[in-house]
Amino acid sequence: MLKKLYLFVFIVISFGFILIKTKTAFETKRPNILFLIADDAGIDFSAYGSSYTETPAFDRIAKEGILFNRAYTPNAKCSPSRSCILTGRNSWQLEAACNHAIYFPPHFKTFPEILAQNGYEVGLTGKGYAPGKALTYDGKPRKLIGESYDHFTLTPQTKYIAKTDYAENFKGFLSQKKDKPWFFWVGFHEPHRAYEYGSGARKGNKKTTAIQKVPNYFPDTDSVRNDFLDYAYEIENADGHVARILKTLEESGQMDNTIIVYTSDHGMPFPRMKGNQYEHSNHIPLAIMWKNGIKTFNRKIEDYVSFIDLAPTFLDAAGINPSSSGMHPITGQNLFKIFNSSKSGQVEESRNFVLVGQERHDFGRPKDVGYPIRGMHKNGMLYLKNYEPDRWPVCNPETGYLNCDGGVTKTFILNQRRYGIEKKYWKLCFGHRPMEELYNVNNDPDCIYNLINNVKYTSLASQLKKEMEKKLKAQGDLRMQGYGHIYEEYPNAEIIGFYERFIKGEKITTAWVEDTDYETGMIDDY
Ligand SMILES: [Ca+2]
Repeated sequence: MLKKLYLFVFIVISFGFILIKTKTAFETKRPNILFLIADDAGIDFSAYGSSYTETPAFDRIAKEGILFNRAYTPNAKCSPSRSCILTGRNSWQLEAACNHAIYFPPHFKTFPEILAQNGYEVGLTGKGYAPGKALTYDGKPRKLIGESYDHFTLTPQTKYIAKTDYAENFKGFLSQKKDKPWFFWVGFHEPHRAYEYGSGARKGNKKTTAIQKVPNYFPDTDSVRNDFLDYAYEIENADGHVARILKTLEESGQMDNTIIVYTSDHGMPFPRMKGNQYEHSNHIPLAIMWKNGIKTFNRKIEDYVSFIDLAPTFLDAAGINPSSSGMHPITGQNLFKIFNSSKSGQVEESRNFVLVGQERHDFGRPKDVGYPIRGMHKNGMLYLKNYEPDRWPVCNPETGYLNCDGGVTKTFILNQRRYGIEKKYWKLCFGHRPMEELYNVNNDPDCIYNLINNVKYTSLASQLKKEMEKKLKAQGDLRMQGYGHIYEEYPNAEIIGFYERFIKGEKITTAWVEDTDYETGMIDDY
């Protein structure tokens, strides 16, 4: 009898021990997530074949993980792009967060907030959600991505590279955290403008001849090429931090159980790129490495993936059911089929499209209106619809085309028109656009040859338009229901009524463009 009792007690204790062990094992299995995001970097990384940018850390992540050849942001501007990452929803599903410098609606929860509520340690260094502002219901500052770790600084290589020592701040975060799994966001301020002119050549030892070709919508000049090199030098600076971050992670013994995502919020801060919805605007670099989760590595994937696919991927990896997480329904789909596959190329047949679009980015039009666009990439084609083609696409000339950051290339193109030298580049970058555009992105990634009036493409264009509108309607896009004006009415969180105030003579500075960007003469847009 006593023996049986001992046996019973032994079994109970053992079973309890197994339960505890299992729980601990589950805890250690939940992966950490390291999210590395450049600010305004196109796909100019050596893993993608860039001839003038060396990015060994990005390339390592791609080689020991997956390189995505068709990754897109739904909206090519800082705040709306980051809103899509944080919520897993497209920007037309995010009310005010569709726009650039607005107040992030308090009722949209972000995936880092949900991770924190579910036992993750969450933090960031550098740029998080910006320049939009986030407040709680009662008007207090809201941390969409946890606590900031910006204590450590350094002396940067140029006067425009941030002083933030991203890599050291990550080390600081890692040394403080307890036994919990963690999420850490490294938001580089690079390669956002401004640049130190000539730094790419002078400090990065780069040659203008290394650039195989500048896009067809830019004049091919020495100053434009130098602008590219200065941008590339800033990307390399960020990549140097990533190399240090990977070393810290490796030394901590946590490399294998960490999902590492390295990307950028949208394309280059040059005319016709950032702030538009062309191929070079939305196509972003994306490499993902996860030793414990991606068994077949060094793969190149052709599936179309979107930023909205990241939030569900992270939540699922953390064992959190997105639909009961407290977030608004997520539109994106997790990337696990791609992670678990051993295939390169196309893995999921259904991933053959992405949707893109915008409403208001930077201000600079009468009545603070935007330039609404919707578009769809599918099977190598890009269909775009511009809903207000009478408006200036990059904002009004007399207020400096404010939706295009100032810089050497912009100044050069504006001067070419002003001095009667050449108008075609100005027309492509700043001039009015037709209501519909269609491009063969495989043959024409610069999106120069609009095929919309080519009879061979009439049926394809109408199919794409129909399919795009059907998908947008299903996603609750207000513009598809005749309420597009609502997106224009969300107040700006920076300056309201800039255009009218400037025209009346008020002195308001806009730090992101040059004083010479403001046009003073009449513009003949024909
Ligand atoms: Ca940006």
